[in-house]
Amino acid sequence: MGAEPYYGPDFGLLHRRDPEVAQVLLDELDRLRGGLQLIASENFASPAVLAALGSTLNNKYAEGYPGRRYYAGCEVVDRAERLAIDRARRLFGADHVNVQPYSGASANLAAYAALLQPGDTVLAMELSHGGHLTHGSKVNFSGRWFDVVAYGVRRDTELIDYDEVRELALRHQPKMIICGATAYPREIDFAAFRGIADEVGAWLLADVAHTIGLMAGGALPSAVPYADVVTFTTHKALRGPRGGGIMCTRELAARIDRAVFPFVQGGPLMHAVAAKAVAFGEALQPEFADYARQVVANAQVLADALAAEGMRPVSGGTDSHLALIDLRDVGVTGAVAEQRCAAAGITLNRNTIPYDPEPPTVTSGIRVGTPCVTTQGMGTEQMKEVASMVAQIIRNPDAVGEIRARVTALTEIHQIYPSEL
Ligand code: DSN
Repeated sequence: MGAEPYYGPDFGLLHRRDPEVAQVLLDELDRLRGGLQLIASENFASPAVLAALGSTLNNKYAEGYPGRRYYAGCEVVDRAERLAIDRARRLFGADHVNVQPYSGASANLAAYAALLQPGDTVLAMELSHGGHLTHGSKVNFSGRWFDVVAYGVRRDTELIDYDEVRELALRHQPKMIICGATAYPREIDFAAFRGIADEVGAWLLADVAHTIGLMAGGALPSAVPYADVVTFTTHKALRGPRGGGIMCTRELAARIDRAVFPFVQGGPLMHAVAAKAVAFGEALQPEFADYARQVVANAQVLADALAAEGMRPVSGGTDSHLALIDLRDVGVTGAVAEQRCAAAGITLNRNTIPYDPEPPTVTSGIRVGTPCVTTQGMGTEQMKEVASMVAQIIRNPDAVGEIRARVTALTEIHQIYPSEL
């Protein structure tokens, strides 16, 4: 509480001790408050989450797990980890949760390590169709150390082709199948993936880094009943600290824990673990379900309104927090659209669309997401205004002054990290 905006724990002290770094924090806060954040993988963590992140739990080495650490003095941080685990288990109904992964990529590395040997075959979604670097990209450990076969979306529907997934699984007999994506707007049929995995005797890994918050709020079906292992991040729609996590069946618990530590990681970041506990606690509140539903409703209206502006949503729309927009009819590349929007204070990212003729540095599309604007309290009416601004600035860069003013007007009403917390 107080008249000052929330800058983080004891900002005044930082400002006195290190004004240069303090200025970076202030400038970033200004950027966040003065613009529209439409990056689908970002969100605004609550002041309580940020307070846990800025705590003395940062200091403690705690290699191992609660009750069985390799350092003395862990009895207090053990409580933070137990709270995080218990809350996540309640939230998702999972048998076992590991809250130590530093990121979604670390969680995926640990999942590979727990289930596979180098050289094993994996079936995963093509990066340019919406997958992730850790699902088999040649520039990532996954593509370098594993034999990754890719499935994609159909050209006509732009939906995952489950017949193709099954055919590829039967032909290549993967040891693991990965479902989950970073730029696929539609619901994923986890039961279909489970059926295919069972048919070929493969592990099923659901990487729900993007959609975990929607699952927590009941706005999308959960992957937990279907997948052997579920990897996730805590900073996207879930609105927690930057970090990752893994859920798995009871049978795989020891393998997953050993893969996270000591195989892939060293000491857990106990301040981040405490902040994860705070975020899971927030997601257990009934308001979080309202938030998750609003995120999806906002994304649907945003996609429809962009479509009405002549900007085609890939697959015709969205079931989730994001829309992928094909700009070819507008004659503007994703890279140019990203720059034009940024100049007007709208932050979004260029993104390949399925079968994109442009390289990833250019792209034919943009990805827009609603977790941030929904946290700011915007609803479907505001999404129409957002779509109008995005469409206008992409078509006409000369409108930058007008759009900046409209962005400011909207963000002044829907302030993030306001003075009164
Ligand atoms: N970089 C994240 C995203 O933006 O989707 C995925 O790791």
